[in-house]
Amino acid sequence: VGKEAINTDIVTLTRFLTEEQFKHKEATGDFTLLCHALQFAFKSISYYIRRATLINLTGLAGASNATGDDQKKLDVIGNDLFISAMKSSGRVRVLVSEEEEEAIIFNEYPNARYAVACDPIDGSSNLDAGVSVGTIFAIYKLPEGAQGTKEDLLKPGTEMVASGFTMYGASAQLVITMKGGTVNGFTLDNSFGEFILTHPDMKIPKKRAIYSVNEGNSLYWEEPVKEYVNSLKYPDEGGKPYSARYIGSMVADAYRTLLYGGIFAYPADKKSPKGKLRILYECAPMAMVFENAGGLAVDSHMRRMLEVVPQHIHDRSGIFLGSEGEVQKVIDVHKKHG
Ligand code: AHM
Ligand code: MG
Repeated sequence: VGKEAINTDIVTLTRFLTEEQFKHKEATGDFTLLCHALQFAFKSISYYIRRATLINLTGLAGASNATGDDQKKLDVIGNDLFISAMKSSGRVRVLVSEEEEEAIIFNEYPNARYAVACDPIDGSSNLDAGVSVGTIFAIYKLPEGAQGTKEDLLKPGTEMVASGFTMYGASAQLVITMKGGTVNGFTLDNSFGEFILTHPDMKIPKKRAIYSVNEGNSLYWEEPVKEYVNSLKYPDEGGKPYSARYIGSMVADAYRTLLYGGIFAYPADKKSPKGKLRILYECAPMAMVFENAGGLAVDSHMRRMLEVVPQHIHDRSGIFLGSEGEVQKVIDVHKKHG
């Protein structure tokens, strides 16, 4: 093996964050420390997911969470790992988790300047089958004089300073983006115990004939959604129909869409008029990743997803995200229907 085959100048997440910090003269290092704590949460959640079947972590915990879903044992563990990582960073004042009805306020750190929203293990209905799941996160900076309450998170996604997700698949993939910045992807090298920059400056392909939606809900869809999906399946004379891909784990479906292009949708429908996915820790952070990668994300009213303001921390929304041209088609069909 020639020397040139081995990279001895590896960009780890730690190095990446340090270099980012140097770019911002005013940076205090608080954000970097918060990201280090996040990184540990991802590593530890990844570790337990991979060992789940061996150490009796499959199945239900016997409770349901804030939004009424049955909690899996791993949902509980993932949530606890995430909370304790955020708390011990000393940089987080307010934390909203899908698994917690109320926002958690870390009063032991009254001067912490960040608020975080997370879904510790998204797609957990897939866990026992060993299908990819993920952690989604959104980070907000508290304004000067903020009281440190859940209201600090009831803001449009445009206020986020960073967001992203980790997918626990064949390997753990971390995707992170900062406000107005690029999207960068890291792969967890288990032997190093480090996230390595493997996908710098990710850009979503302009188009790809793949759609990702739970078609079992089509009975309940509104007309524009039916028309749009039908147009993919029954193209005009000579056109090729799209491929369908649906894992049922938002992080995995979104990650594939980010890499390959196409569209992921979970529209609001007659059964769930407000949609299924949660604004704060599912829709908004994903929307920021997609926009910063050159894609688009809108809700079921065709509003820019990042401008939607939740009224409550667990509010839901319909969502369409993906390649610009594909989301634009959705917007056009909706416009036509008025
Ligand atoms: P969860 O947060 O309870 O895991 O639910 C969110 C998941 C998403 O990952 C996924 O996109 C969606 O629910 C799948 O829902 P459905 O099974 O209705 O298709
Ligand atoms: Mg979830």
